[in-house]
Amino acid sequence: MCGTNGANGANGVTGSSIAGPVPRPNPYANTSDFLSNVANFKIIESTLREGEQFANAYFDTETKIKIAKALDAFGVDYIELTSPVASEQSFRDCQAIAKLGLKAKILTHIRCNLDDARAAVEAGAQGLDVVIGTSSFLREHSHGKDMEYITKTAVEVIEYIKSQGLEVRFSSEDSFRSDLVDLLSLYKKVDSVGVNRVGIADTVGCASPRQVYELIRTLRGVVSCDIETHFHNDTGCSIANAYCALEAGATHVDTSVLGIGERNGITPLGGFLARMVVSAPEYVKSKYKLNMIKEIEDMVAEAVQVNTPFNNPITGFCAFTHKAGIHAKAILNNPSTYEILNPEDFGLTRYVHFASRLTGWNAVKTRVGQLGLTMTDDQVKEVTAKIKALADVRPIAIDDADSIIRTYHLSLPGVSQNTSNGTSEPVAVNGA
Ligand code: HCA
Ligand code: CU
Repeated sequence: MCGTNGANGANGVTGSSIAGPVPRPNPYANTSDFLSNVANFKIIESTLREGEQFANAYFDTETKIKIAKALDAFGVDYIELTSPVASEQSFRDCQAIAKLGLKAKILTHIRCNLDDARAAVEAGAQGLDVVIGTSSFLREHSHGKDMEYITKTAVEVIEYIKSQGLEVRFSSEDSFRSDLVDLLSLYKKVDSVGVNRVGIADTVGCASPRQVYELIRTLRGVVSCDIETHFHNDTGCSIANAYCALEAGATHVDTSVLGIGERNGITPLGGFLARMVVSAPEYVKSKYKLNMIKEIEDMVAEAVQVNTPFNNPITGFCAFTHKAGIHAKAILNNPSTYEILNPEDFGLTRYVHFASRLTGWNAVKTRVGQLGLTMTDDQVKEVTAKIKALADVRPIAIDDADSIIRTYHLSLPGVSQNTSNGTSEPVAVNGA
């Protein structure tokens, strides 16, 4: 039985043979910190498996290699690939990526049977993620197997994979709609034959964070191996669920770039790290190259022909844009006032909007400075009123606001035609 921190989570205080009082854990103590892996988790990046199930996805070999290399450079622990039995090209792609010699471990995803496992071993993967449906829906309407058959096959497949010297994870599809006793008995059994990880999958995206916490915490007390988690985003909980799973003692989280996957996908890599960098800044910043997130998202967005959503954490076009006068003023004084994430951690800059009816004079003052102009505060307030007056009539662009500022400046006594020469880049404010 394996596990980087699985054993930690399963047991409390160890006894001692030396005489004297044995310290006992306080039964009322909050155990969440003891179980929590919020500052010690691993990412299983599944853009090249779950992501390939996204409606628009078609990855040729070159694109797969490019994505795998970028994810590896970014620092993910594992890269999961489509099953080599899915198609001949999938088999060859798995071989090619396994041969790259990346730091990340190469996993492939297989159904729970020996034929799939043999093909995956032949394709050169370093670990196999085995999955089978355990909910009554999937047992009755998908593969038609009972729990006894599932348990027997699981043990057989796990033992075969281990005999080949590979890492193995066993997961149940649709875990949250599976019978709890069935699920725990199955996982206890696979743990006892030495599986490296068990996986909990919210295949239909039905689970709430509290349900996740409770299931993972219960499972943490039943198995001593690592616990991987996989959350679909149908009801918008995929990041929160991943976070709660870690709080409850899960060790691994599945992600995909931009969350692409079956239907509306799974926990997105970038959004998940936005959450985690707030909760565990040292761990996240030392382990992952956060300034690569935009480049990786752009690469995948282009490959699957989508745009990054406007409200995407970190990279949505307005993720670091501040608009209302009250916000702009505070941000210009100290960005922490209205930012929990620092754009510089991701190699990005913030932007203070200065061309709307909500604009305040502090933002305009900064813009005046960027344009290389000089005005008194009263003059800035007057030109701000002009910008707001136009913005009350129609939406205005940065150029509109700039020309109002320049025209106003030219009208000031003693200003000649040639005094303005500053940048015309939008207001970007750096530093804390
Ligand atoms: C799917 C399978 C899966 C597997 C998750 C896992 C799911 O439905 O395509 O291996 O843990 O969501 O159940 O992606
Ligand atoms: Cu899935």
